[in-house]
Amino acid sequence: MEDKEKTTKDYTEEYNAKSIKVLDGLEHVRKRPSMYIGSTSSAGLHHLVFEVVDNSIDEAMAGFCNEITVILRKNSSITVIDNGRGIPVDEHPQLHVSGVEVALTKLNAGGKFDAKVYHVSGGLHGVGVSVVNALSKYLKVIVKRNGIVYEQEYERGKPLYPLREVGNVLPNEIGTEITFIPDDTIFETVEFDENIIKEKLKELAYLNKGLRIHFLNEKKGTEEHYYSEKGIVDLVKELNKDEQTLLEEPVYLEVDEDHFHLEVALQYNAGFSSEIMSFVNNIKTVDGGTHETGFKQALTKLFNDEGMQLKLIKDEAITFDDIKEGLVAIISVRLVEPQFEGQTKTKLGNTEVRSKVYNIVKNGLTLYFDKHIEDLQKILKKILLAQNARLAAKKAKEIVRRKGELDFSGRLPGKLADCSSNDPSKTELYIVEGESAGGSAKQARDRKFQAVLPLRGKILNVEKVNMAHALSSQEIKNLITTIGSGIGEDFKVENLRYHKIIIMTDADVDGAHIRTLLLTFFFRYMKPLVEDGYLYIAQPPLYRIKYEKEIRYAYSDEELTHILGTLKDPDKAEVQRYKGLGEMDPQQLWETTMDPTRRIIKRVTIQEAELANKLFELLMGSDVSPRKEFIMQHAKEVVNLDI
Ligand code: 0RA
Repeated sequence: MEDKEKTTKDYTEEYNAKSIKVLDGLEHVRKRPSMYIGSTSSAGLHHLVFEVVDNSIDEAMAGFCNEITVILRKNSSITVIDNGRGIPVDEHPQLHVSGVEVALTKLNAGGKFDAKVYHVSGGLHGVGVSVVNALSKYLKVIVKRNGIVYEQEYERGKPLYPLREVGNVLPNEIGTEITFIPDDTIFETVEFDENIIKEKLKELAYLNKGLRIHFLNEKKGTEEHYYSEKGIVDLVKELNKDEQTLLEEPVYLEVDEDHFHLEVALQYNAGFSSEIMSFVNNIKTVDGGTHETGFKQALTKLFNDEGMQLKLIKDEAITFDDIKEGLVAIISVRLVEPQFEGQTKTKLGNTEVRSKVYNIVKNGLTLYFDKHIEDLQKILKKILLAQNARLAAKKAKEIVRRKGELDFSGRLPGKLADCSSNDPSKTELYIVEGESAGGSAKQARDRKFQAVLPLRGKILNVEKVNMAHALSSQEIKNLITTIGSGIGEDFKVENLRYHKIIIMTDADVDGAHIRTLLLTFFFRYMKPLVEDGYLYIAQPPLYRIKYEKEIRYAYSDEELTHILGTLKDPDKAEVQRYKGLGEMDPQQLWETTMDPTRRIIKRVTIQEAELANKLFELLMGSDVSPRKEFIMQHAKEVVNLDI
């Protein structure tokens, strides 16, 4: 024990003297950790894990490693094991220490002496394992190479002894194992969050097909295994697992050139949102960049060309906004010297990459669609629907603008019974179907904070109403003026006049119809209103139960059964089923549907609004057969609704 300590101390001193420059680098890392790992918060802490894993991934990308294990130990240390070539153990010609020690003590030693092809550089990534070493109060590295097991330990970046041999293994047992304990005098927290680690490892498995990644949580005694045979194709499938897809299988392209590797996978679903993810050397480029631009331009050119050739596109070109509806795509590139730009260094800057990706994607997809013409037709049909909706909305807006009828600063509609409070965060707007229910609601409301806008149902309920028409209807214009926030790109949440917008319609088919139209309208023209949770649906009661002198309300059939069950003599009880809001007097409407302390209102989710939009297209669109099919399928429910 005595002996060992002495050796360690001697070595450290000798080391200090010899390679003062090396220590300088690590001292700087300890002084300014954020320059290397972004922050010393939880994000920075997890960066340490990913830095070590990145080195193993580099080995995998170079084709020398197919298994990585990450272990969260009981003492909150992390171990990363790979079966790569092992960090070189030979003495460095100038520094006269082992390659292992150079890698762990010299900043950015990685690329200097290895033959790795796609080494990450720039930004906060790829700073090297030496940074992890500098920021760990303890680190141990084990390398298995040439049938020998080597090890070395460090404290706060300083070696406790030179690399030493500690045993033998079979020559084919090779790899690197690094265990580290983050320095709690540097990090705000040293508690790892397994979910952050798991998410990243899962993503890495998708980006590196064939690579087996294991995560063991020894604190919890659990383990996770990540493996993807088809890589980003599997990821696209995973992202679409709850969606109805247009193509049988995702389209996949891969090009492997000298110092440039590209993989693209894409699939369309029947929805309207899109998910386009791009990666550079396994790093998610949240802000896109030249690779993403090349991809988008390729798709835009391709679908315009094909659409013209098939005579589906007349005069208006399709834009990427039309193309992206329902598109799920992954773009993964690997290159030697990526330039990361932007505040968070998550945008690729290399200009040559744009044209490279553009050409590969355009040519690759052209070949694919030559062989899969039905796929092309399906996609083009969807794109053209999106284009139609976009043009119709634009036209409607232009008309409305030209007429100057959407001047939001202008006078509020006469039909609006506004509230007296001017504080949007405290006020509510009830959109009520029909003049008579509107009248009751106006009487019932608390005029301090509740406004009522009646809509003439009939106008909205015209068959085959399209959005362009809807937008030019007086009813919808009243709605837009009342809400005050504008529509489309001009939507400004800060101009909302009410923070609760409540749709109140009858519980019958007409009511459902109007509700669908309104939801579709909000989904298409005031999406942030839905996304940010300002839109609600009122839930009027379905039954009024009078028993002796007491009156109760039931909001569902189950509740009715329950209430009747509590009565001594349920047969003397008088049950009235409400068909419309108009059947309630103002007092009843207040008690059951508008009084904030008693009512039930349901917040509309973006999924519900999207569904309404789909339904609307189906029911109102010009295509007859899907509508017929839908009505047949749902005829029973509709009958039940309309008692
Ligand atoms: C430099 C050169 C070589 C491998 C590595 C570094 C290497 C580093 C790490 C870090 C974690 N796992 C790693 N695996 C390998 C190539 C050595 C050779 O040519 O054999």
